[in-house]
Amino acid sequence: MSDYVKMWEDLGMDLETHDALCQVLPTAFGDVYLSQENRPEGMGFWDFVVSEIHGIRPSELIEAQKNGQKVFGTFCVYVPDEVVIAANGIVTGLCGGSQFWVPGGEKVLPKNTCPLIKASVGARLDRTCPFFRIADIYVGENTCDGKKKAYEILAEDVPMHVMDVPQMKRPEDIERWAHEIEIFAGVVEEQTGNKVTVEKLNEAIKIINNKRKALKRVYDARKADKLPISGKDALLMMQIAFFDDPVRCAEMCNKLADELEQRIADGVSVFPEGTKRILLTGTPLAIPNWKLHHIIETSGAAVVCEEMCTGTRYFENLVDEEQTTLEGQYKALAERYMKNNCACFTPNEGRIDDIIRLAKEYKVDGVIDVNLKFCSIYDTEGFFVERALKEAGIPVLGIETDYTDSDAEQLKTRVEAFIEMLG
Ligand code: BJ8
Repeated sequence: MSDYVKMWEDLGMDLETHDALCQVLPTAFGDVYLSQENRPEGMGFWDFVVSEIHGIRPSELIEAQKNGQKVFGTFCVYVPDEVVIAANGIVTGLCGGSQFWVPGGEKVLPKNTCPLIKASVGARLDRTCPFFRIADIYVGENTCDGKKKAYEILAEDVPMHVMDVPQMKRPEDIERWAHEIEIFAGVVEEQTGNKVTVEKLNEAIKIINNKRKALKRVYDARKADKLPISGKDALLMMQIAFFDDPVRCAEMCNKLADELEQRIADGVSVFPEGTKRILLTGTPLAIPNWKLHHIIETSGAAVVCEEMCTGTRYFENLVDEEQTTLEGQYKALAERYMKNNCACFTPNEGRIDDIIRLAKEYKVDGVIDVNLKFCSIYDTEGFFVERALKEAGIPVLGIETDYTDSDAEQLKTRVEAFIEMLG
C-alpha cells in the first residue's frame, strides 16, 4: 500500500503509527483467510479490497470529493444511506474492529467502554485510519449510552449530526423516526448543496434495496446442506459492504451468489460432511474482527449465519419502492429501519423471534451468543436469547469477548467443548 503515502500525508495521518498497522494486517489476513482451502473464486475481489484497504477506496472517495461530492461517515445500521445517496452524497461505515485503535480510545473514554466505541474514537483521534480522516461529517445516533457520549467527544474534532433513534416501536415512535429522517434529509441537503427529490430518493431506495437483495442471495446460499462458502468469507463480504460503493457491492455479491448457486448445484462444499452448523448472534463484528469466526471454523464447525448488524440485520426487509411523495418515502424508510431489532429497543421480542426463525432457516446445530465486553444492552438481552433457545431445544453458548487475543485459547477450549457437545 506504499503508493498511498502521499495521500495519507495529505490527510494529516500519523504515518509512523499507521505503518505499524499496515504491517500486521496482511499477516493476520493471511493466517485467517488465505489459509482456507477451496474458497470461491469470487472472493478474489474482497481479498483485493483488503490488500488495499487503506488505499483504493479512500482514493476513490477523495476523487469524488474533488468532484464536489460529500462523504458521510456512519456507525449504525439505523442511519438511512438512501437519503445521503439521493443527494449525491457517499456513505462510509466507520466502526472500528481492531485492538490497534483501542488504546487511543482509552485516552479519552472510560476503560469499561465497549471496544467497538474505543476503537472508533481511537481511529479518529490517533489519525491512523484514512476513512475517519476523509469523512466530511459523521452521523451518530442515540442508541447505546457509550456511543452517544463518545459522539460528544468526537464532535469536538469533526462535524457531527446525531440522529435520535426511538427506543420503542409504537406507531408514534415510527412517526417520530420518519420525522427524524426528514430532519436528517435537511442536514444532508445543507452539506451537499443538493435537494432530496422524490425521483432521486426513489432511485436511491432501489440502489440500496438491490444491495440488500444481493447480500441476501449470498446468505441464502449458506442455507444449503453442503456449504459453498465459509462463514469467514461471508463475514468479510458483509464487513466491506459498509465501505464499498453500493452498486459495485451489489454487482460483486450477485457474481459471488451465482458462483455459490453453481457450487450448490455441483455439490461443492468447503467443509467436510457432518460439520456442525453455528448461528452467531449478538453485537456487530466490525472489520477486521474475525476472531470468533476463525476460532469456530478451526474447531470443527462452520458459521452459517450471523444475526448481527454485520449480518442479517443489515439486509433483511426492503424499503417500499412505490411511494410518490417525500412524506410517503420517509415513512416507508422509517418502517423498514424500525424492523431492525437492536438491543437498544425495549421490548425487543422481534430479535428473539428472528434468532429462532434464522436457526431453523439455516438448519443450525447450535447458537453462539457473542457479546462485546461492556456492552450491557446485548449482555442483558442475552438472558432472553438464551432462555428462548433453550425452550426451543436449540443448544446455546454465551460468550463475552473483546478485540484482544488474550482470551483466544480459553475461547477455543469453550467453543470446542460446545461443538463436541452438539454430538
Ligand atoms: S443497531 S448493534 S450498529 S447500535 S456493541 S457500540 S450497542 S456498547 S454497535 Fe450497534 Fe446500531 Fe445497535 Fe447495530 Fe453500543 Fe453495544 Fe458497543 Fe454497539
